Amino acid sequence: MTKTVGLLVMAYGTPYKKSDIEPYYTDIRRGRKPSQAELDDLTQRYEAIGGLSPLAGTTERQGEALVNALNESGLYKDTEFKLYIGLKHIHPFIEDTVIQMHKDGITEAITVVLAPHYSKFSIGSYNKRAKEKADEFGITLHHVNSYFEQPKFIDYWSMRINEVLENIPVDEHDDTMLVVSAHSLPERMILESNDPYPEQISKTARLIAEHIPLKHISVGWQSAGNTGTPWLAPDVQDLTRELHGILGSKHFIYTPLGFVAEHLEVLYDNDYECKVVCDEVGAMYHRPPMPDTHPLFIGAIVDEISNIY
Ligand code: FEC
Repeated sequence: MTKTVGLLVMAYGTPYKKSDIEPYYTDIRRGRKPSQAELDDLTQRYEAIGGLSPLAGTTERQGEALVNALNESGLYKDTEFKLYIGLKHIHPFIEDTVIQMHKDGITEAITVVLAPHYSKFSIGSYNKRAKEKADEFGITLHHVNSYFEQPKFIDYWSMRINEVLENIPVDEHDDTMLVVSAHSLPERMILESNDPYPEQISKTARLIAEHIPLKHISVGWQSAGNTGTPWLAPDVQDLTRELHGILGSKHFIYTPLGFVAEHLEVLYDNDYECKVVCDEVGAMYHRPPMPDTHPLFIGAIVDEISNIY
């Protein structure tokens, strides 16, 4: 008999329409409404990337690609994985999706967050929300906590960087800087809990360095909030100015590999803000495509699932 196991894919979520921006932003701020100026600023950033973010559609496609790859992997005989999507800041919220799993008779599920590195404040918080609800119904969850070390994940980014390098003259490779980045987080939270997140990002950069012919690689942080307290630094824009000042790099390749899709934080914070700095210092801006549903990326998650289930 075939057993049905849930595949709970969790992601950040994005407004579906303009009127969703305010409640979405309020949810991100844990129930505190943004001021009109903050709301206008966020709305203007969405407008700059075309009105809304493409993230909602990408999350669905990534979930579908993952469940198909898992069901076709041949790793699990007599098991059919059923996809459920649960979002952090907009419907379908994680808790409501777990309720739906229970209604569908699911008693066991694998959880995957569409973010490759573990922090108590990102993956940890998704997992906690899913588990608290699942415990109410006696659903057993198996968590994928990270997949940044999976060889296929490293291969994906190395391949993309090497593709960019094919378009940069070889004699300019030593004047090329790779900026590896992830979403910043408040420094105090990270230090107090000895969180593995910063080291996991640095390790990703070291693993990629083994597969690319570049001398210059730096780790930076992006998309920090304005809380008046320090966030993980250096910010990618400051880093670009500083590195250009020291090395005079002609090319900057940005790999925001803490994310897995093209969305506001990449399309605005990299493609607009970092490009502005590159233009200002007279360097070329490059940003390879994000993983989306690339088979190497989906394969990396399948391989990690096979380690935990
Ligand atoms: O395309 C889209 O519409 C959504 C893109 C989006 C992704 C994303 C991922 C992460 N965030 C993380 C942490 C924080 C912390 C705060 C915070 C604030 C925002 C705001 C927007 C936003 N984030 Fe986000 N994040 C995305 C979007 N994020 C919009 C609010 C306005 C702004 O600050 O720009 C600060 C919360 C606070 O004020 O208290 C902290 C982390 C990730 C990567 C992991 C993940 O995907 O879950 C970490 C995508």
